[in-house]
Amino acid sequence: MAEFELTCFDRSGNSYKAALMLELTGCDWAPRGVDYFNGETRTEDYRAFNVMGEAPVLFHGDTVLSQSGVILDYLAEITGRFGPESPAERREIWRWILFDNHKLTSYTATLRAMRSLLKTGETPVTEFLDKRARGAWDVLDRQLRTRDFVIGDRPTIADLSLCGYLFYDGEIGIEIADFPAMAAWRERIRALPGWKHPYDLMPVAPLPETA
Ligand SMILES: N[C@@H](CCC(=O)N[C@@H](CS)C(=O)NCC(=O)O)C(=O)O
Repeated sequence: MAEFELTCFDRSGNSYKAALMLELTGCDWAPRGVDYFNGETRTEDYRAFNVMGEAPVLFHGDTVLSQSGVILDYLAEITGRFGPESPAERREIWRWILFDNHKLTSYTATLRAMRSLLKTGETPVTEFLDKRARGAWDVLDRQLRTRDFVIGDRPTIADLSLCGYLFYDGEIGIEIADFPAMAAWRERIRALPGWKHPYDLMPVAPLPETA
C-alpha cells in the first residue's frame, strides 16, 4: 500500500493540484479513483470520510484531509518542498491560495464545466462566468509580469493551486495566449522535473453516457 492515497479523477483540476504536488515531490502515492460523474461523492460512504462531498481527499496514516489548499499546506510541511520560508511568505502563499479558491479556480472550473461537460451553450451565466474568470486571470497575469512565480523567484504551493485548471487547453473557452505572463509562467511549471498533465496523472472518471 502506498504511503499516501488521494481520491482524484482526470477532469478534476482541484484534485490535480494535490496530485501534482505528490508527483513533483516524489511521494509514494496512489490514486483512489472516484466515479464522480455517476454520483459517488454524494454517497453516504463517501461523505463518511468527507462530509463536504468533494474530491480531492488525502489519506496519510490516520490523517484524512480535504480542501486542496490544506492538502498542499500539509504536504509542503511533510516534504519540506514548495512551502514558505518565513511567516511573511506563508501569508503571501495563503493570500494567493484563497484568491485561487474563491475567484480563479471557482469561476474557471464552473465555466469549463458548463462549456465542455454540461454543454449548455452560451447563456447569461456563461457570459457572467467568462467575464469573472477573465478578471481573475488578469489579476494573476499582472502579478506574474514582474516575477517568475506567484510569490517570487521559486515555485510554491500557491503556483500549484493556481495552475490547477490551466492545463485543460481548449476546454475553458479562454485562451491563455491572451495572458502572456501567465502563459510563460505555465511553461515554467510544465518544465518542473516530474511534471505531468492531469490526464496522465489521475484515473479516468467515466461520463454518464459512456459509463
Ligand atoms: N475548494 C475545494 C474544491 C473541491 C471541489 O469542488 N471539487 C470538485 C471536483 S473538481 C467536487 O468534488 N465537487 C463536488 C461538489 O461540489 O458537490 C478544493 O480546493 O479542494
